[in-house]
Amino acid sequence: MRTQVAIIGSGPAGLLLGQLLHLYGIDNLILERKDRDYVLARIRAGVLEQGTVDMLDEAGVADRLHKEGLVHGGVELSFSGQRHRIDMKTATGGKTVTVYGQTEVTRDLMDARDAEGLTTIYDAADVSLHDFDGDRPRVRYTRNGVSHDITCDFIAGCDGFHGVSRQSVPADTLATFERAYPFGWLGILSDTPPVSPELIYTSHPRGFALCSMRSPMRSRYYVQCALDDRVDNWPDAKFWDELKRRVDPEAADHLVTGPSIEKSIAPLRSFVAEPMRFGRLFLAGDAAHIVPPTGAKGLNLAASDVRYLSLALREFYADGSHAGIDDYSRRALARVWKAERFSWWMTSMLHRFPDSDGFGGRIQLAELNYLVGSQAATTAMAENYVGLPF
Ligand code: FAS
Ligand code: PHB
Repeated sequence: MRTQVAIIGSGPAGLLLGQLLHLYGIDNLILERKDRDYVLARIRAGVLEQGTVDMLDEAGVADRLHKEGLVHGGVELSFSGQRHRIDMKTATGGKTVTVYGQTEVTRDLMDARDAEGLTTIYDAADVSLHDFDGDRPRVRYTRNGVSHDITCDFIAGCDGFHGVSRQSVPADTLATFERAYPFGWLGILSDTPPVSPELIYTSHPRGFALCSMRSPMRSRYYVQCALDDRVDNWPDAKFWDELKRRVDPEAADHLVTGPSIEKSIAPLRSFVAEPMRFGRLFLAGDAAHIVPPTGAKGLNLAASDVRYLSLALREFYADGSHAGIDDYSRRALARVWKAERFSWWMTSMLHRFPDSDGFGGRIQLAELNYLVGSQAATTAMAENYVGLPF
């Protein structure tokens, strides 16, 4: 089998790249190790930057997003029992974010790919990458016990943190940078009305909490939990009680509880692999970097990688220029590290660190009070949250 670009992974990065390449007339196929339903069942991100929305518009998959997505001009910070609204729209001259679940983004992209008759090979096992240091890279996989070879011009490793692509790169050509956090997030999805029209990030001595949503009748909540905690330690009643103890009194009074339809624990990590290009192999999205979800950057960084990579490949096929593909890693990493910084800063400010002494707690409180009391600090947070320019 032959294609121009072989994409590994059918998450948001792989699907968005495939859609844009198709629009640019570049032949591509996606290899996905799971099946479609498994990919769609993963509940993850919820907040889209304007730049990501614009890319989904360009990809022609934003109709439902514009119908069902919730446009937010602000976000609230809650600490010391009080809520403070960060007016991002005013601070950034009109920029907003859109609340629309990653699951829906993935579904829209999958539906568009099917409608265009583009190839996604699900249940692709034992994917391996070959000869990407030359100009005739190959990808091998097995399906139903039969081995298949794909020859291509380029390989896009969009297979997430645990994927095969980054692991196929010789270890001595890769530099990695990591910060593991001593806590995780326990997340719950419930068909209940959100406690507030905008997101509420809460810092509390018992730990961080986040009140988010997916629609006017579907809420997404998180509480910080111990790294070794387990979902079955958290019956719904215990989760709701803990959330009520952490959020401000007004939110606690208005919280509508109900049965969880999904409950999971995610570890928090900052991670970057450099560079993001190895000959004819390009890494994009979680395959190259991970951010703690506190800054709502993970999915949005995948989108910006895809923007740079899709434009670089369009340039290559349109006029044979290598400029874009040669500059991809530098350009993508410049934006990745700014998002890593912001996500680390939000995580450090809002979570309770088990080994923190009194000084650390006071510094966090000072950071929060300065943030809500200074227009300059508010603007700095707002411009990062809505998304820095590409
Ligand atoms: P993904 O991991 O989404 O997709 C990679 C795909 O590659 C998967 O479908 C996988 O099955 C496939 N794959 C893996 N190995 C393969 C192989 N060897 N062969 C073929 N296919 C292979 N971000 C936020 O902004 N907010 C959040 O709240 C948030 N919560 C998260 C919770 C969890 C548990 C996780 C893991 C991530 C969360 N993220 C969040 C980040 C998340 O949204 C990612 O940034 C986003 O999924 C990145 O998309 P991709 O790069 O496409 O990677
Ligand atoms: C979510 O709705 O899942 C969500 C929102 C904002 C975050 C993280 C997760 O920072």
